[in-house]
Amino acid sequence: MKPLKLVVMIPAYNEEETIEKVIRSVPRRIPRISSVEVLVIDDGSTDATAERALRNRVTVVRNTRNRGLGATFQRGLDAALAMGADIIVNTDADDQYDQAQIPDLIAPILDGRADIVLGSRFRGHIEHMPLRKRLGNRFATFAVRAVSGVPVSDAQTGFRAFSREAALRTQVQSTYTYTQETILQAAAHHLAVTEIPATFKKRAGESRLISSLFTYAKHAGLTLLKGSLNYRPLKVFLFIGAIFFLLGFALGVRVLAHYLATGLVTPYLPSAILTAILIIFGFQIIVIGLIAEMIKQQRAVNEENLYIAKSRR
Ligand SMILES: Nc1nc2c(ncn2[C@@H]2O[C@H](COP(=O)(O)OP(=O)(O)OP(=O)(O)O)[C@@H](O)[C@H]2O)c(=O)[nH]1
Ligand SMILES: [Mg+2]
Repeated sequence: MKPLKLVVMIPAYNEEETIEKVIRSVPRRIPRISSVEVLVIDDGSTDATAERALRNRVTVVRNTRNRGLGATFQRGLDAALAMGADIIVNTDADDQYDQAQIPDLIAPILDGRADIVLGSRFRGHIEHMPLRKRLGNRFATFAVRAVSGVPVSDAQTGFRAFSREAALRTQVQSTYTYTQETILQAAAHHLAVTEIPATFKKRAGESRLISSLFTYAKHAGLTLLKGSLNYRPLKVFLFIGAIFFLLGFALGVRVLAHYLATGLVTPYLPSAILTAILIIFGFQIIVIGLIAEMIKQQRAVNEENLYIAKSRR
């Protein structure tokens, strides 16, 4: 059997208090895995995160300035692939996940049952999560499910595993976060996504990512909107266009009936004008959908090229 390499990547931004504990708790011997390496991606921390990480047996990649978790995650995936990873696990630097669960997390990939495994906190055990975050996570997960069709129970978890194939197919564009976008891309590429229950511990210190729930919702909403437009443009535009079209049609029936009966449009002139505007508008939106669909095809070709280029590296 081919020896398999696992890279556990840890994006970190000002996590000097916990980074070493996380690194040390990563199991270094895992059945069916021949080598385990730890990769810390330091996102321009202004504290001693990188220095402390380097006191351990790890590879450290550093951003010269803070670039955001989405950008840092993508850099981590690329670095892990370059290290020859067959499986990549992402875990947070704030010691909220239990690294002892890594063998369970990668099992579905080793068994050939999944390309991506999410450690679901809502199926597992949550030691502490404030109510507004709990609701926010529930709502964002519902939205990701609706847009992607993937039946996830925790779309925002940072405890996840990727097969090499899934990592090669993933290209995160949002700089802010990777959590929702990776699931949308997995759905678009027909990757198999599964979940295992995960334990979520209480965070020591403040969240580095979520300054306000509003900012987070704004980013997540934008990601979902872009995802819908990127991967299912015709469906979205057809839906919007059809609304205008049908409104125009409904309004036009009366005008047409009157015209057929009397040969006159004049009593219904405002309705006639509005009908024309609505139908033209709806039609234009549908045409925009067709153009967007062609751009989507182009995107698919680009993604395939990127995949081939990355596979060859
Ligand atoms: N690279 C990078 N990582 C970040 C940034 N902000 C947060 N992180 C890391 O991303 C992980 C998740 O961030 P957290 O602040 O714990 O966010 P969270 O877990 O969603 O929220 P909490 O429940 O409050 O902890 C941690 O490992 C952080 O160090 C950032 O700007 N850049
Ligand atoms: Mg956290």
